Amino acid sequence: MGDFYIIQEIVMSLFKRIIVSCVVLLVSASCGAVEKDISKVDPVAMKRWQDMRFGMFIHWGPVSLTGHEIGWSRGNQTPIATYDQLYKQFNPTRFDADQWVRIAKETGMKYIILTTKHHDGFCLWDTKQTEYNIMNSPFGRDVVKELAAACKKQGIAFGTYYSTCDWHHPDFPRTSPGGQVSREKHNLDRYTGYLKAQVRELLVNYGPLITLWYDVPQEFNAQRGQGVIDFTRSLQRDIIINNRTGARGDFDTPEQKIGGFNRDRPWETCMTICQQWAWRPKDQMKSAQQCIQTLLQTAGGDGNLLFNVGPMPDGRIEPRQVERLKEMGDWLKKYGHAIYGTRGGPFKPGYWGASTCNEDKIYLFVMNWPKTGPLKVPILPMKVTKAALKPQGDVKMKRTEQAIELYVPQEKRNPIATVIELTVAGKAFDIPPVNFAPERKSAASGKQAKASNTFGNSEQYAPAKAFDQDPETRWATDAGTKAAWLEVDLGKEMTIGQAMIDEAWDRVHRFELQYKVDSQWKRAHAGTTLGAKKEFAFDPVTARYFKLNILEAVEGPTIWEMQLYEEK
Ligand code: H79
Repeated sequence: MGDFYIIQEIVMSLFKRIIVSCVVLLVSASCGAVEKDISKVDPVAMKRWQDMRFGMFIHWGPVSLTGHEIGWSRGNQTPIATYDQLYKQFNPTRFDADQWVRIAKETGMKYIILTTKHHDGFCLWDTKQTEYNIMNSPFGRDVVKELAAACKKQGIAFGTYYSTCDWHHPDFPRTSPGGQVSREKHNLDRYTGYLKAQVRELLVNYGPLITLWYDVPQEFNAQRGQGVIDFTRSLQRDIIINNRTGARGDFDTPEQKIGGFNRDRPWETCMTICQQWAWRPKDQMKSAQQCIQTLLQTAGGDGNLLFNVGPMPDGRIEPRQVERLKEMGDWLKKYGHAIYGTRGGPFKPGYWGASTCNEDKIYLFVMNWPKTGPLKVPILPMKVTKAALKPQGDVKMKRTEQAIELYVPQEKRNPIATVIELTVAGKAFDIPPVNFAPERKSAASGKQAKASNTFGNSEQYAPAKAFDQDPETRWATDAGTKAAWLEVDLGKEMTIGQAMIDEAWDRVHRFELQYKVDSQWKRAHAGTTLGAKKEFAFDPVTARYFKLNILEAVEGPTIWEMQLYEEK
């Protein structure tokens, strides 16, 4: 009897030990004990960054003295020799890093990324690798150091933009204008050594950094790019690195446009509050509606937004931009819970609006209501138990066979976005993404196109690129173009009543959508600005030829996609 108990006890204690060690193993594995392979991002760091959702991009340097674009104006608007001497006059005496950080925080931004070196090669920190840096300007203060310290003090994450290409460095194979000119003598390996030495300075002296934001790899291939990524991560294991070293990196970076819905790969849209990355006097600024809706559409697609300001040559962020940012901040003070720490979906973003989710909540951001009747939300494979407007109260909800109908009276709607909170009987993120409106096929998709003008007569920017359903390609016009048209032949007569035009850079100020009857162009719709994914409806017209007639643009207009929808 006694022996039996002793044996049983030994067996039991062994068993317990095995169980305990299994649990310990499991827990340490699932806590994501730091990934060993440095080519891979730390998942905990990635999640932390995604939860932040909203950051500030800052493009700054001596170029702000000219009001032209950083990097690109070297050898274009400004002769190279003049550009390279600008730093000798750069003295931004009103620069106050604490003030920049306060503005970012007031805007609801959770991280700041500064251009430490753009394509023009000028360095905003006390680098030992080149004399071409801020310490040799009349200002003589280390901007990166001051901003990193202010971020740390005020509790906001800090990261660095560092241009992969460098049109100033003698070893880089290309130079200005626009990196289109080859250097006879160059040494890419030696340049890569320079890049790494500088990245080491940034990480060691100003880290830890939230991200390293590389840009325009040009001559860097995937192998060289991966070398840069691995080097960066060997210095700081939990850093997040974008996709512009030549290798794939940790996240995608749609530029000047909102990325498509994607829960499988992290992404961050970078976009300017005005037209330029660098400061330009009286630059055209986005409306509060555009700014806030951009953030909502981005979060709704499961991405981050890196929203750019270009401080002035005296060091201040322009007051009207600060005002605009404050409007975003005020909105986020009310509705931040529907943005931070959420995931995009399950309703995919579109003309109607966007949605995010967290635990048992879905947040609908309704931007365009149906012309008549309630909002009809597609049925979900999970029960919706409640719909509410915060703080006004419950929303009338009616279930039909096809949809959940939501009734919000006109006076309770918000022109920027009406936020409706749905409660579901489960984890909202488990609901597979659904299209809100049925996906509409453009009648103009793949059709013959022509235009008044094509950038450099280049096939890359041909008129057909606006009708190829590829959001990564665009029709572009020559620099300096102030009016242009883009025509499509539908092949046969069709009745069209709605259109979507996705413009880059917000350059169009007045346009008409026209259609041809009896060799006469008539107007179907007239508008002022276009911008990202503009959708509009008009009295349906029947024609074979349609034309976007751009009557006024501040610079050469460029169109990612133009879609025409048939009336059914
Ligand atoms: O730093 C910003 C841009 O300078 C840089 N990436 C962001 C974050 C960038 N590098 N390449 N590109 C953007 C794509 C090229 C855009 C161009 Fe242009 C369109 C070059 C010339 C016409 C932008 C707009 C620069 C001048 C006008």
